[in-house]
Amino acid sequence: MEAGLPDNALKPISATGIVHLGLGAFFRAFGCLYVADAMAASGGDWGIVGVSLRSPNTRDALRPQDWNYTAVSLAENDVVPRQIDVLNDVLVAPEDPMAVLAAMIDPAVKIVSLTVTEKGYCHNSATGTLNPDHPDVQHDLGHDLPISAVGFLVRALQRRRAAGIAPFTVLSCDNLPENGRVVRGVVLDMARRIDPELADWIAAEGRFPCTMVDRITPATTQGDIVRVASLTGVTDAAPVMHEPFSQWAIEDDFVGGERPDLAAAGAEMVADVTAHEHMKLRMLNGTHSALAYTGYLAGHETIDQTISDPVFAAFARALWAEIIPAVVPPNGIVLDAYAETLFARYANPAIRHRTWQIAMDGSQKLPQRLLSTLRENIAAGRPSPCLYLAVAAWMRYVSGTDETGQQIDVRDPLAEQLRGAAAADDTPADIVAAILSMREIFDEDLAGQLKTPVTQAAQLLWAMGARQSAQEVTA
Ligand code: CS2
Repeated sequence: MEAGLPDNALKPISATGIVHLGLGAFFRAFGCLYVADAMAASGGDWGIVGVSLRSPNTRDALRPQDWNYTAVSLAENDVVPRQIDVLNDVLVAPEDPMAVLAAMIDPAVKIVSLTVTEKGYCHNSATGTLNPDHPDVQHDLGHDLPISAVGFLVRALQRRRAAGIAPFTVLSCDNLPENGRVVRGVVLDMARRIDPELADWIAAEGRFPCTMVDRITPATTQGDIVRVASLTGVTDAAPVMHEPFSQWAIEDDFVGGERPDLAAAGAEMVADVTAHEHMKLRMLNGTHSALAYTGYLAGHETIDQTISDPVFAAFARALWAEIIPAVVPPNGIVLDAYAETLFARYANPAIRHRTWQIAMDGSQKLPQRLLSTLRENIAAGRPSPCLYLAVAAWMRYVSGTDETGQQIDVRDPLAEQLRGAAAADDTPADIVAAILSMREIFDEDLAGQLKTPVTQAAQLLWAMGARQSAQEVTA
């Protein structure tokens, strides 16, 4: 081979047992490592076929490398590259949806895992149920060859049932509360619209364990590719960069009990993952989003830059003080100590996690990251000035212009509606009212409760800017 990692004549090292939908950097820096470690510890045929639901880029980069790649752990003073060889193939769904279904109906495949991001579930983020008007859902209801992740799950399960093959376990690895129950709900809903008996079979035989996944994985840059080459001496067109920390809590509920020995790889196999999920979504992802919007507006490019600014360091701690009363700690975890670990992880200067990257898709992220905490704080009468500022900062961010008058490249499935809510001559109060009226994000009750405090926060933010407002609400 001219470039790329050494060719491996023995590929596949292990037969495929897992199909993964949504093969982004996160799963390649996370799930693939656990599966590799589980097989190294306890064997099993758990090779992975990855599926890209949109772009061919990952497939094109990995194919000349025989699907192998480097995962690089980045600590402040410790850079550890590792070769990962658990991928057996990468398919690109829009090019050949039948090949994806064929992989998913192989009886040797016991698990279909997913990282398709919040919006990939085609659900209403305020209610958690399937959005039947979503164009991809509409398409998939009328066609055997689907385009959405939900459609692939349903159509593959339909074919397995017809062929007398047991269902696979559906393993959601996205940052959604009760992600297993969400994916089960949208799969059953779509299946019922196609064939009620199929839905009954999936409900009875299928398994959808919930999981909590945690590892900070910034998007790979061109600079990373150059750096990995000088580190390892081999050119890798698609390495992944990640922090050393990793946590995976999984409900141990798989079809026929069939799964890799993930516990041997360090995953926590538990009966109920709800407490882990709530803690992580509210304390990590909630503050991540809050720091991303306020930090971006204050001109900070990355999370470590944001948190090294003493104003935002204090703001982060004040956010945790507001969030912790709304979190029930999982067994054995002290939430103040957990917050300090998060602080240290954010401060890792080797992880250049862009505020812009985290700011993406806020309409899909806010409900579980910030709004559910606010709802509980309001019900309990607890003040939450920092959380209100975070919501106002998101509104300012999605209105599309930063504090210096520059356009913001807002990426969000509702970007147009959000930008439309903020006409140039609107006051902060008008913008808050318009965005709060979007029922895909805020139900009527919550919108009513947020109106006054978020308007006040927005007025402060528009008048003083993000940094000074953060200082003001922290004091
Ligand atoms: C981040 C997450 O981009 C984002 O929205 O908050 O990807 C975060 O880095 C991971 O959930 C950490 O486990």
